[in-house]
Amino acid sequence: MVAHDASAPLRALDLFPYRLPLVQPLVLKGGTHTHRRGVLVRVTTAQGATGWGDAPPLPGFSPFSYEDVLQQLQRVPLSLAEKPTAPAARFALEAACWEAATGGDLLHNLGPFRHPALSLNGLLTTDLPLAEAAERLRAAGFPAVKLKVGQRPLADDIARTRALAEAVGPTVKLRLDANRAWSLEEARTFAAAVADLALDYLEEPLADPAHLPTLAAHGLPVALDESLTDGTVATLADHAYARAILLKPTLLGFHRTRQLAQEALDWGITPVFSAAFESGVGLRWLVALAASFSPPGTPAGLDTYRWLAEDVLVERLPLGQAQVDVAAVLGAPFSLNPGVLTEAGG
Ligand code: OSB
Ligand code: MG
Repeated sequence: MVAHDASAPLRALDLFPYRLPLVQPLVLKGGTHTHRRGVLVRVTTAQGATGWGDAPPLPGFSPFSYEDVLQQLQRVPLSLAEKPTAPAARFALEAACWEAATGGDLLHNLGPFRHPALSLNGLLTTDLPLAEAAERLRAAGFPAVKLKVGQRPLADDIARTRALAEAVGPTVKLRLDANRAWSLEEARTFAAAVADLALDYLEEPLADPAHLPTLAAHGLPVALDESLTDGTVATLADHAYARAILLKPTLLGFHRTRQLAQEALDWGITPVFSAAFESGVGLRWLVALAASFSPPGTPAGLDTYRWLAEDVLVERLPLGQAQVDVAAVLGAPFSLNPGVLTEAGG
């Protein structure tokens, strides 16, 4: 990987806090959300080059609040001698500096690949009728779908997973995410009941991730997500049993994400880029990262944009479909929507 020279002082660092309405209430571990708050970061180098980043900490998943992130970014000196600690703030600042250093080509030296197109896994929300939602995603051509499990009785999750497999057919990859809901016993019961379905992977099945290797040894393809963002996993050396790792740059930081992505490729673990309901400015970075590090044919977890009723960009990114044209997203018009920008602290 090419190290990024962020040692040169900036001419300017400007912050643009925003608040975006969602199309429908978003129910997550941390509660129910009707809006998404974050801070856009614009850096300007001494030579006049600019770069943009997005810092939207996700409540319930980020240990840092919106206020923490804003305050940390306000304190970053132009010398960049002190870096923020909140991953969302690091994602925004590091990515913005990267862009300023690339001369406008986000993909330049970013990772080993340069895919012209990406596919996405369609996201099934828990509050929609499953058959209806699955049929919609299948018809839209998503090559993979992701279902949340672990929030209902185990028998319901088994029935829903089997119904989903039936609804989307054998050519669509099934991804599941239990967000650490189960005991080893429950996870084994679930695994046995869906053993014939050829899951792409199951994210974070266990309340106690120490038993993940045991599950993997029994043939369940497991993927890591929370284990990366909460610091349980420092290096992948002891986690080569994992089929995939989910990479959420907003919860990891930009350079940490790149480092883990490269490490995963080195270990033969699939890195899957995953969104945390970022604005268009953050999603354009997620597209750039996925285009640079996803093994060919790996759908990315970026089907979150449709939750935003409004974006920070006046013209929305071309990012609502199962297939993404990378150049179209990265080259999209970039002008900010003043209607969603708020006063610092507002
Ligand atoms: O658990 O993977 C999760 C979004 C926000 C918070 C947590 C998660 C998610 C996603 C993102 O599922 C979408 C995806 O990975 O497909
Ligand atoms: Mg997950």
